[in-house]
Amino acid sequence: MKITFVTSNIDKVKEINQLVNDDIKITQKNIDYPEIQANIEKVARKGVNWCYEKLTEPLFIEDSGLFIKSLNNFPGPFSSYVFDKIGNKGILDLLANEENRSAYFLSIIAYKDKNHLKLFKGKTEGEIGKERRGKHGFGYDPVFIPKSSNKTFGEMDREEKNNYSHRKKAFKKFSKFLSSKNI
Ligand code: ITT
Repeated sequence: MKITFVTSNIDKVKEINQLVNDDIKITQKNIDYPEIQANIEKVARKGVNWCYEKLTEPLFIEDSGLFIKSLNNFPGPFSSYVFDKIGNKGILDLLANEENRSAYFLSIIAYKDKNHLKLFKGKTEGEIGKERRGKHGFGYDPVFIPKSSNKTFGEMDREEKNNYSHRKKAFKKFSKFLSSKNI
């Protein structure tokens, strides 16, 4: 089975490729689809529809975000913009005097083919560390410590991150759907 993954992020492709078995062949395409300002489910739904209109082939996108509880779930749907503007240092500065460091990552995979439009969700709870740690991964990985670990995602290789990852949880649901539908 061949599916297109529309993303600009090669690290996401590598993480997902680690999870698929040989009968699924994922091809990355980088199309700059509009990410509307809304909750990430809506962003993903709009995005996948937009990509499908362009490509008319079975495809998925994945939208994720970091939600920090003491900041009223900021940056959430603005995670990409905020990362580009203030980065991990900016996030640590915002939390400088904050005791409550709880946060979670959310991943929404949106899949579309001619018969289906489906969303699959994965959530990983954790907290924001006090400093950046680790060289692995991307984005907010160096500051996010998943529950029941004392390492940041940035200190984990891809395989270890996938034991906790929001993206893996969403992808597991997605691959179950793919095999049950025999697409
Ligand atoms: P797309 O082309 O697939 O949209 P992107 O990197 O822009 O790639 P998102 O909009 O889904 O991805 O991600 C929002 C932000 O959250 C972005 O800055 C990512 O670096 C960050 N992010 C997403 N998943 C992450 C993860 O597993 N670990 C660390 N940061 C992550």
